[in-house]
Amino acid sequence: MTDFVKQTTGVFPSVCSLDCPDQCGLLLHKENGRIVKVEGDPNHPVTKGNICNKVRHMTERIYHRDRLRYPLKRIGAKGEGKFTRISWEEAVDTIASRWKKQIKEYGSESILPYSFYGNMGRLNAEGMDRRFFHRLGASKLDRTICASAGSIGYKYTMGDSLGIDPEDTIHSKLIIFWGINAVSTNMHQVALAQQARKQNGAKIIVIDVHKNQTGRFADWFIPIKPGTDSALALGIINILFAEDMIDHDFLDTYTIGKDELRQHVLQYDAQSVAEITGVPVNDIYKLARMYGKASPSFIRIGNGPQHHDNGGMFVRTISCLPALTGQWLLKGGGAIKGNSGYLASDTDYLQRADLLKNKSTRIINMNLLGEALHDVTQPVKSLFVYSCNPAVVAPNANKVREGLKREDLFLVVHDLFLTETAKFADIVLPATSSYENMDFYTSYWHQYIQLQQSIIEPYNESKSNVDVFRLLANVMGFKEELFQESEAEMAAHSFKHPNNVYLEHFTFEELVEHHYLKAKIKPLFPGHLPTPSGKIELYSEKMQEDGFPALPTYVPLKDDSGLPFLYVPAPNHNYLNSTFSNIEKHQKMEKEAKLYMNHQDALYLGIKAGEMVRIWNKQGECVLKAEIGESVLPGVVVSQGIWADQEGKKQLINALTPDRLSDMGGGATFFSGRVAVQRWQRSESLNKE
Ligand SMILES: Nc1nc2c(c(=O)[nH]1)N[C@H]1C(S)=C(S)[C@@H](COP(=O)(O)OP(=O)(O)OC[C@H]3O[C@@H](n4cnc5c(=O)[nH]c(N)nc54)[C@H](O)[C@@H]3O)O[C@H]1N2
Ligand SMILES: Nc1nc2c(c(=O)[nH]1)N[C@H]1C(S)=C(S)[C@@H](COP(=O)(O)OP(=O)(O)OC[C@H]3O[C@@H](n4cnc5c(=O)[nH]c(N)nc54)[C@H](O)[C@@H]3O)O[C@H]1N2
Ligand code: SF4
Ligand SMILES: [Mo]
Repeated sequence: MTDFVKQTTGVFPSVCSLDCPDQCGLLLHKENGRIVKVEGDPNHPVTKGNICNKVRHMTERIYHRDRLRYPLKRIGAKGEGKFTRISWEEAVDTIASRWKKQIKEYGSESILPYSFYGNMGRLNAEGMDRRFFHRLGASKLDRTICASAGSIGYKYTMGDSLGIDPEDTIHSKLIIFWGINAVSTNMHQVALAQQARKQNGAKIIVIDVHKNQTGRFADWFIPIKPGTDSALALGIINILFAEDMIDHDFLDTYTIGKDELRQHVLQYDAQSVAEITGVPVNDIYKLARMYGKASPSFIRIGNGPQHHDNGGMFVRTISCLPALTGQWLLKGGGAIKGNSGYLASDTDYLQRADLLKNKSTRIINMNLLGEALHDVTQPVKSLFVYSCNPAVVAPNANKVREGLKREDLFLVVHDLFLTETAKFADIVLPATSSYENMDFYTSYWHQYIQLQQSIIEPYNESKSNVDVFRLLANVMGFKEELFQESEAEMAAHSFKHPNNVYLEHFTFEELVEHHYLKAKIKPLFPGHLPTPSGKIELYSEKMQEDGFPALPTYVPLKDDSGLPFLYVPAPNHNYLNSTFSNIEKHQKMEKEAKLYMNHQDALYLGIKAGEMVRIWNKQGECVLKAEIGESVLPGVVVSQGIWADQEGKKQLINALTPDRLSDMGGGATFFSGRVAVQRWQRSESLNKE
């Protein structure tokens, strides 16, 4: 492997490490050992040289004056943000001695790792860290904050995270972006849709609770009440059967449960569906007929509706649609919820779950962090946070912060910045950026596996996740050789799963040579799915065994507060979750946190455009700027962006989000919360709790 770090000037291949489906190919321009420009790699077959604004400005972030340079220990109160520099030796010795003592007193399960995909690299996101915490015997973390509800829902219907090849969607004639703000969150799917529109006259439909930039891009935007999408899909299925817009051969050959489904959907007549969803009867018919007649048609299933109480059932239901008209047999026909199944790597090898001796070790759902930190019966005494910023991104964030403040909690945070979470830490460790490490990346949308070699030296004293856990294994006295493995060895051994037929032909040497490889995808049909029946399960006995209705069903959202507005706090364009929210360049592009509301509601509440409004519920409050119009339905308020703490602002939106769990997979319910809204009186102090 050529050593790119040694070449101080030149252009080097790279991959975007952020938690974004597009996983763009990048070119890094380096001068005198420093990255001076980040651009898209024009040779990448899917992303083709186009990248988002966020990453085009990445040098602002990786060379930002606030970037952590060396380990720190806390000298002020928890949360105050006062730290002093220490050496790595002191940092890891402090951690090891605290943990050894704690394990003796409270057992190893009193330690909890807390991470997500701040860096999507397999080795850094779920490699050496997992080995370490398994060997340590720490509590396990159920990583449910993003897509777990929908993944389970999709699996009930389709068996695994297997959709179509997005590159084929240029052949689609009808494209539905269903609960996805793709212009911001999957820009290359938008580019492919645009190509289909130009080439085939494809029609683009967006179904969303908010007419944002993606809705404005659509040929037809369908506003819907939050959490009611399953009802709309079932209404469509009812019409497809009633008007015989059905591919009977496909259903007979590749699905089970057609007759049960046909009977079941009779209750979802257009009138009832219109009342539930807010979509007018005529539009329900129009949509059903467009979908029934267009071929090939493609549905991009988004993350939004998954973040509801009924999120699993949403995906379960929508993913039945393409079967009804036999779309899966056509190039460009079908759906994508996620495609990670094609690029499965050898997690047994990478993570070594066998190192965990106690097989009944407790598992803590990451969405319930606030609760876990308040548990007095089996307390979490130490938390190790990396690649994640729970003080901002986790639901019921005030409860999380109260927990992080606990004097008896030993908190270690490993990050590139002194995040809101890190401010509560006892020890802070500086992390490298992905350009400073070797790793491999597997997209959950396109079908390429990509290699990242180190391009620049680690920034000051920062270390990668892999290095940190190697170091901790050493100070904890873990002698196993697997803690000494190099990144190249780990990657070569684990970049493909032994049973992954889609990557079986490739060698690691080829990945090193080409930097990206495309999985050898065969169409799903004709074929056998990894469901119990081997077919698409319109009727699922497995679901019934698991306590769900066997057929796709609309289940209303919970309302445990009686407050007037459903609140949907989605991500925004120029941040990636909370990443970039602390960078001035990106803050300028986003301007300020807004609350989108319908003009009828604003009129009723006496709120004018541009005024500050207070939104609150029993968990907390925020003060945002009112944006009034038709972009949301009455009774719904929407904000965009997961905002950083800023002096004089009250914009911790996750203070307001519920920490109850969705129907499946222990998923988050960020978008099912309720709030009250009123004009904010300028005399009210912004800093009061
Ligand atoms: N620019 C940018 N890109 C990102 C991210 C980011 O923060 N910023 N985050 C990344 C991550 S981690 C993820 S998971 C993805 C998420 O990206 P998406 O899949 O786009 O998911 P969200 O943005 O959460 O929500 C998508 C849309 O769902 C809508 N929505 C909410 N509730 C409902 C509902 O009940 N029905 C319908 N039909 N629509 C609803 C919201 O208004 C929003 O427009 O994006 C990734 N890419
Ligand atoms: N209200 C609301 N809340 C949400 C969502 C929403 O739509 N609305 N979306 C949810 C979703 S889908 C997700 S995925 C989560 C995401 O939540 P997080 O996973 O917390 O994502 P980020 O906020 O981007 O924080 C990632 C952190 O990892 C750090 N990091 C990056 N690379 C590395 C590395 O190599 N090593 C280490 N140690 N650190 C690194 C970054 O500096 C950053 O601080 O947020 C969830 N929260
Ligand atoms: S954040 Fe997404 S769109 Fe932007 S460069 Fe990374 S992968 Fe591409
Ligand atoms: Mo996510």
